[in-house]
Amino acid sequence: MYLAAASFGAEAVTDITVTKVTFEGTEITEGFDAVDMSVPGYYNVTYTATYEDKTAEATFTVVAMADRNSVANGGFEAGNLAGWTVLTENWGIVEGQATGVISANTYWGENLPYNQAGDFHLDGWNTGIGEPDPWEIRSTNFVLSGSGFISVRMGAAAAAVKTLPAAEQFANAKAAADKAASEKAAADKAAANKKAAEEKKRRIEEEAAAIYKRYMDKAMEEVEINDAYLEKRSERKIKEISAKQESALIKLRADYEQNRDKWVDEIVSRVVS
Ligand SMILES: [Ca+2]
Repeated sequence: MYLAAASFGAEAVTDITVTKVTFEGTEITEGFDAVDMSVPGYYNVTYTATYEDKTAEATFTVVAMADRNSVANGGFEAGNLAGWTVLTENWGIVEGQATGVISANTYWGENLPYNQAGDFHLDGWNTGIGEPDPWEIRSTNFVLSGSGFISVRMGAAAAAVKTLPAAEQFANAKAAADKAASEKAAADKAAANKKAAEEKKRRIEEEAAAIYKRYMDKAMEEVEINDAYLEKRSERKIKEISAKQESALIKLRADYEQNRDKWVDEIVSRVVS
């Protein structure tokens, strides 16, 4: 496993040898594999890369953490940016190391105090980034504990600390957000479908009501026509009946007139006899 990497132009250099490991400034071993990293602190690893007849040396720092509640090299006491990720392009690099961490206590001719904590701090003047340009670095992930407060000491015209969820939490939060979004989309769609169904039902009911009204109007018209017809029919019937009765009466009267004498004689003869 190579923690160190080297290249010559575009060529990757694989002949890498760890030449020195120091722990808190004390040389502890000759070989990187023998380092016991169970002791928390800063392990500076110097390695040599060899390519044909050329050699180059570089150092990197391994930060061994005792707890997950702290930021690795949070106070820059490794003397460099070990544990930190530089997020800004064109950051100054000197001998393979990102610049910016210094041990000075004061600045300018007036010797104004930095008031830094510990021996080292990150100084924006030394990052290689121009004064008006913004820059960003990101710490290692950490787990909040205790009071939950994060204390940061910094000084600048406009400096800010952003806390971001770690990859796993971020993935979980994103999954939760995606799930919520897809549930919302499904709910929205269901609501839209329900609304469309209700609208359809309403229109069907409206249409049905309109059809019913048209039918009833027509039926009523027919009833009125029938009524009028029946009325006419009844009138005619009554007239017919009246006419019949009239003619029957006339006939009766005529019969009576014609047969009166005969009927009287008949009645008289019956009574007398
Ligand atoms: Ca410090």
